[in-house]
This record gives sequence, structure tokens and C-alpha cells, in this order.
Amino acid sequence: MKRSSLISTMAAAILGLSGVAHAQFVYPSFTVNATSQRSTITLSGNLIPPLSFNSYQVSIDWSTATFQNGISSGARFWITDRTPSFFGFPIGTIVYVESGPAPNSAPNTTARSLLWTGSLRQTYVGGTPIFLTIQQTPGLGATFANFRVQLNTSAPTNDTPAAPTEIPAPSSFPAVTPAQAMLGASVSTAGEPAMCEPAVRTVWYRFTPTETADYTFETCAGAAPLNNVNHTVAAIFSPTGERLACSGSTCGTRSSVTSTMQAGVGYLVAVGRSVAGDLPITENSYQLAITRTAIPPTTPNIGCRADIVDIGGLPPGDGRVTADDYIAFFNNFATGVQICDLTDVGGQGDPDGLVTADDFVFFLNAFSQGCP
Ligand SMILES: [Ca+2]
Ligand SMILES: [Ca+2]
Ligand SMILES: [Ca+2]
Repeated sequence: MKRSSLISTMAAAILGLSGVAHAQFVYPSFTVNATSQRSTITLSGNLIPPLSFNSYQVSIDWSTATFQNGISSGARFWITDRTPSFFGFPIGTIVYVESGPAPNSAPNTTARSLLWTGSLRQTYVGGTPIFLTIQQTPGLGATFANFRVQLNTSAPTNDTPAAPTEIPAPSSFPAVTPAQAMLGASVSTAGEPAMCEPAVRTVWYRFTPTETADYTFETCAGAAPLNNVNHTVAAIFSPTGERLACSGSTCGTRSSVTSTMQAGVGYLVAVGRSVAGDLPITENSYQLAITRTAIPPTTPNIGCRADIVDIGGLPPGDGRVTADDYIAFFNNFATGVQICDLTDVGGQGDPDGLVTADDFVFFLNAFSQGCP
């Protein structure tokens, strides 16, 4: 709910993307006092959308009072399809997760945040009962504060460059892509075009501009507020996989990449995480902001067309625009000598066989530019 209201207040146009089937469910955080006795709460499975979830992240802010003498490596949890009895889980219970000690929970009696990340033992389909059971071993007490449970569907559809998500041509700029849950994206990038930094959990987009211009794709905080992954790397690739732009450190540890893109050409844009290992539970979504910068029209250098004679004052030119050309033009203009015919009546095109005021103006402009 919070996310959708945030989207509606954003100034940048939100792009509707097709085929974004990846999702996540985050259970509202809560605090419990844990003991050696297992205690169980329902995760309101009936409220979880009926998607197939394959991975999880669980975190708690662990602490224990002196008289409880808990140690952080004694924190445990289970995610199951039914509640345990005094004797344990009934036969036939589906155990989606049975945690060991948190990887970052070296035995410690001081407060710390614990984080578990991993794959569910089997797919959990939302809408069906699901329970969280907690315990503090070995028989002492602790407080599990800000208990957060996040379930993620399997790898996003655009996990590889073979199946990029199409970014529709924005109707206005700047534009932003919808937030994309990224925890389920593969940590392997085998077979993908290389980024400029090692990357994990890459996702891929295809962008086909309707107008040739410079386009910028970025994850910087101000431009892409729904991107909460703090170490990102982004890159733009040509349709043949040539890397056109890449960065992992444009705005702090986030990215902004810019490339000239031709209208009608489908470019690949990738975003990934630039550090390996567990994600903090607050980091789970990529978002790209897209801006367009018109390419200023290039004014052709006409200076060399003022080169009408060589240093001896004779045509043709000598590759340089010098005083000789100036003198030759003015000596010959009044009598309409053909070396003074430099352009047409519009003063833009090729010589037209006539020596007129247009040629005069053209010569002065060309002479002032000179031949590089
Ligand atoms: Ca990937
Ligand atoms: Ca010359
Ligand atoms: Ca002319």
C-alpha cells in the first residue's frame, strides 16, 4: 500500500512493463520474546498472493538481558505449513525453512542484527496456510525485535539477456521503470555480456527509442527512489552485445550510464548488484530512471570551402584558408569568376553556376571558420 501511494505521487512517468511476474511478500515486522519453548505465529498465508515463492530473507534485531544469558547463535526459526505441538511438528508437515544459526551470528551475548537468506526447501504457493515458529536455544531467553520475513518468487522473467523485459517508449521524460523485486535473480551471470564490474542478481531490459538521442539510465537515489539496492552496476549494450556504457560508481555506489541510441534499434540495459553476498533485508528492489537529452544538430564545417586558391593565388585550393583565398575571392567576385561560386541561392547547398550575394555571404562565413 505504501509503495503504490508513493508511486502515484512521483513526478516522473511510470512505465508499464509487460511480463513482470516476479514478486515478493514482506510480512509486517513484529517483536517477540523467545525462549526454549517453541512459539508459533501465523503468517496470514490467506493474504499472500497466489504466486510461487522460492526464496526467503529473515532478519531480527536480537538481544538478551543479562539474567536470560542467551547467545545470538541460539536463535532459530521454522517456516512450515502447520503448527508444532509440544512434541514437535506433526508427521507430514511441510518444512519450507528450518534455520540453523544465522550466518552472521557468531556466539555473542551483545545485541546484533541477524540475517538469514536462502531457498525454500520446496515451493510455497501463496494463499495457503503458513506459520513461523521461533525458539531461542539452548534454553535461555532473548528478544527478537523487528522480526521481518520476506518471501520471494523465483527468478524474474528478465534474469538473462535472452528474455529482457521490454521498456515501452516513454511518452515523456524523465521516466522510471516500476520497482523490480530482485532477490530471486540469479547470482550467476554465466553467459551474460560482461559488466564493467563483477555483478550478481542482474536483470535485463530492452529499450527501443523512438527518437535518436542520448539516453541516461540510472539508479541514483533522487532519480530512482524505489531503487533500494545500494551497490548497483548498470550498463547499456548494443543489440549485438557490445558494451556501450557501464558504471557502478556514478552516484556513490550506484550507477548512471549514458549512450547515444538510434531510433528503432533495440538496446539492452542491464542492472545488477555490484557486491556479492547477502542483501540487507531493506534492499530488494531495482528501479531505473530514464532521461533523454537531445543531440545538438551538428553544423557542418564549411570553412574548407573558402579554400579557392593556393598560396600563389591560383585555383584549385591548397587545403588551407589564408589571405590568398580572401584576396582571390574579392578580386574575382565583382566579375563573376566561377571560383567565387561556392553555394546556391539558398546559401546552403552546392554551387549553382551563378556568382551572387549568396556566395559572398557564404564565403565570409566559411572564411571566418577556416579549414581545420
Ligand atoms: Ca541475471
Ligand atoms: Ca587556399
Ligand atoms: Ca552561387
